[in-house]
Amino acid sequence: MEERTKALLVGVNLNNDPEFETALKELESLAEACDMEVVGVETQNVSQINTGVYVGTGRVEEIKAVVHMLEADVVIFDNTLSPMQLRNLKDIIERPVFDRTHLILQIFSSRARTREAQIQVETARLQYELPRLTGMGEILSRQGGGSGGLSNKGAGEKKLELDKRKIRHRISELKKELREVEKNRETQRKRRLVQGIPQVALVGYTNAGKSTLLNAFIDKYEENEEKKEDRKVMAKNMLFATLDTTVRKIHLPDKREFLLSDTVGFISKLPHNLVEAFHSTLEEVKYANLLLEVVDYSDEHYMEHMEVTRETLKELGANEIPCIHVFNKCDIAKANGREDVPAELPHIGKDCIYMAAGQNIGLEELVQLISERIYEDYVDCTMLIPYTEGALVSYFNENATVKATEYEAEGTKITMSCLLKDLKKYKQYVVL
Ligand SMILES: Nc1nc2c(ncn2[C@@H]2O[C@H](COP(=O)(O)OP(=O)(O)OP(=O)(O)O)[C@@H](O)[C@H]2O)c(=O)[nH]1
Ligand SMILES: [Mg+2]
Repeated sequence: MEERTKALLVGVNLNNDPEFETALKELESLAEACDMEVVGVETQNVSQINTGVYVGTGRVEEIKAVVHMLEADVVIFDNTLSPMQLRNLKDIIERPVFDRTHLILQIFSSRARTREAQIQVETARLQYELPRLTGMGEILSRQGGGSGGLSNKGAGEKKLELDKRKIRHRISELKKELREVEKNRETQRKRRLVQGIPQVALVGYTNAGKSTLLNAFIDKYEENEEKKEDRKVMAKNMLFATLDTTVRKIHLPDKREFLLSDTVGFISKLPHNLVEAFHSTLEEVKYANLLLEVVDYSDEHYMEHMEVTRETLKELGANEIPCIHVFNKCDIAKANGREDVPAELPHIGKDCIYMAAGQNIGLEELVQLISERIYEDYVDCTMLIPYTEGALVSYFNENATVKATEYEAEGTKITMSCLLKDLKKYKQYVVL
């Protein structure tokens, strides 16, 4: 087996942050997801960040000694380091120094499979690297002022500028390519919309059980035994197992169907570049009729995870979409003796369900909840819309399932399944 990179983690606790320990544990999982072996964890409490080396200068020397003792290959800080801090730390410790953002980007890079995910990750990575780019220019400019420094400085800075320009050019190329891919996705989405199938999106913190839930649905409702395994997605006990969006049609026994999408999970302090870059993958979420927020209820920090999810959804502009909270992994929470787990599983509450997707507990009940939400609003009707109201016909073509269109003397007659609220709003056009 190939030897794994040995990592020393460093956590700096600024002003007794109550989330400190949790964040550090998560950093450990991130390092493991990056295929690294964590050989040690160093922590320090500080009340002020050192602009030069983040921790105090004396502390950096100590870290250097620990690195040598544990034979660590890399050092990873939990916090976001400035370009200057990164460079200074690297110079003193004499090992590659990374921060949390770098680690997340690394995981995303190695997992991106589709072209879309690859473009998004590369864009985020370049955006992260751009200000951290240190060419000869900076080294020389630090020496600037001395004799002859001036002309060298000019050459070095030129090279750095050139590199930066190249990166900016690459970013704009990637963005262009992404727009093409997005167009494709948009077409697919429009097609689905025209088909009028309700769209449900799985969202939530990474490792909550979103993919497991999608697979459980496929297991239960996919009739074609041969296709079953192909239609499943990867579900694994690791952070960011899923990076791409997968959409599956779920056929219910009553012949109704809906689309279920599984996508990348969220994490606290998800680098802003990534959220921005992943907008296209997360588009499915924005256009969903209903969100299923999967929560790992066995994790004692589930409330913080929900807060992160709430914030990320807001950032995406998806915070107004109706949502069912799926409190998952209740089997583990129960086994751990947690008192806030309902005695009987599954348990249905207001807009929520306590279940265990991994144990097949609560699937039917969840489907029931989903059905109540997504099908309640649609009604079959026929309207005769005057030709002067052409925009309304287009509206229904986009937002309803139009089954037949006829052009009569008085206007366009459409037979469709539309939203109840639209039926009420345009009731003057309804024909029997
Ligand atoms: N015991 C138990 N384990 C579960 C349950 N649901 C999911 N798991 C396990 O939790 C781990 C993570 O599940 P995933 O479905 O990959 O989680 P995810 O939300 O898709 O995670 P990312 O794709 O990484 O964001 C897997 O090892 C699952 O087997 C459950 O109800 N009970
Ligand atoms: Mg997943």
